[in-house]
Amino acid sequence: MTVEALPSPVRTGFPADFVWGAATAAYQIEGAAALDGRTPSIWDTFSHTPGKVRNGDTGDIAADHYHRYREDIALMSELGLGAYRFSLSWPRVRPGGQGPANRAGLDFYDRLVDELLANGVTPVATLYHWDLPQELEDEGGWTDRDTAYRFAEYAAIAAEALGDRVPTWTTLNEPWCSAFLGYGNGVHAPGRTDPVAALTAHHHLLLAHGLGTAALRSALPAGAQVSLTLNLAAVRPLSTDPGDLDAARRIDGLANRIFLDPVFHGRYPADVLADTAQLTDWAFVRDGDLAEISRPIDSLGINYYTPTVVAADDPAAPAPRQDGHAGELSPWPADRGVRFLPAEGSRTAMGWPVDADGLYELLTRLRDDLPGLPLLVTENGAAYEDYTDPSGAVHDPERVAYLHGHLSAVRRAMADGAPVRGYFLWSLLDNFEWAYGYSKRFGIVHVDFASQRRTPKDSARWYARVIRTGDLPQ
Ligand code: IFM
Repeated sequence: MTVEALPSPVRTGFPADFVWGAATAAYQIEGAAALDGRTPSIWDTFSHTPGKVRNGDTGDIAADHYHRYREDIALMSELGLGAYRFSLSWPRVRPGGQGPANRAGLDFYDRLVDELLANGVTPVATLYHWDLPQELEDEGGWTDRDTAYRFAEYAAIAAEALGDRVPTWTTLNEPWCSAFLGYGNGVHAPGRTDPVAALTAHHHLLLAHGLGTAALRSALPAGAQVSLTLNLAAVRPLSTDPGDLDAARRIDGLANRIFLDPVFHGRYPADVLADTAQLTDWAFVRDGDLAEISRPIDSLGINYYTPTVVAADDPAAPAPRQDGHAGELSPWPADRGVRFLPAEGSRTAMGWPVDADGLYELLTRLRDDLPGLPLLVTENGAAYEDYTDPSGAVHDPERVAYLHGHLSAVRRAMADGAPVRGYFLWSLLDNFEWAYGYSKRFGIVHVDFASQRRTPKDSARWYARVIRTGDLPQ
């Protein structure tokens, strides 16, 4: 056989314009909690409340990114990252949540964005990654409709300050967690445990998304992209029994369609309204809200970690909660009749089963449900028990395998027509993992929180190679 006659290799690579990124969030890495005019957020209050966060950890110092952002951006540049997804701290930009903007707070993001651009890394800003100013929570937080209007004002301030240099904006990160973990089962700030408050908060978060989208559009230059990031669930029924299928329908409603229907179709799903009718009549939804919420956006961000397997509940033998969220109470309003089961497969340090097919399922479902809408994987990654060995290296083969599997799933979904434009690995740095404090390490860069020393793990080198070649090593 001559060389010319050899079949061309199967193309496994990603397109040349695929966006390779990494993600972080303000409270998880910045520290500098009381510096330069920043006031407390609900996570400052929550983490300083005994018993709420493992080991009493707080984000007071975190990875000290506020002071070390240059070093961190140098790491991004070494990795070859094309984009960096970060969030702005609302109480740093607008202390107390209302009133004048804080110039010193905005200056930090100015410096950050300029340094990113100087290093060839495109900034991708998220406005809300869970750090609501405490004063707004004192007035009702996300159960108070006014919070949505305060959010839109904050969005305008941020866009006016940074919009000339930040091309992509995300309104909210994982509003499911803000509503259902924050107000439903209370494992996240502000720690409230009331299913009606959770549903009310859910609606006001979506209203904030809609009002925020309008505010961003008026302040940003033409061509800027506005997005929303959801932690949608890849819901699987345990079997095809009608009870299991109905359990899957209910959780699909409360995890997915409760967001996708209002944002993309301007309505709440009838079955979700019916499933929750014993809790609320949804009178908090006012005329005009759904039109506001369904303003067009330019892309959808998806955060994916593990699938959600459900079955019909057997009330006589209640199973332990296995939905991947810590806490005694269910975060799901009206989930009676639903049992959560672990998916098959190995587990990460979070106890979350590793199952890359779930990501493929989600991306291809969105391909079908929202034809033509560009998709971004805005978070994906894994926590493992990482440590620095005596030579100073951090070997994390499980994370490399996790990333390889999930990027293969992304590539497969793209080959099958899912319009995925980029991938943001969670996370660049080890950080404050909410109620787990510093006990869980998601970074591809190890952080020794005592010395703040950064050590790229093997996975960082592996990801740099993927970015450089645009392909996954076989
Ligand atoms: O660390 C979080 C992040 O803040 C939101 N998405 C899930 C990650 C891992 O739990």
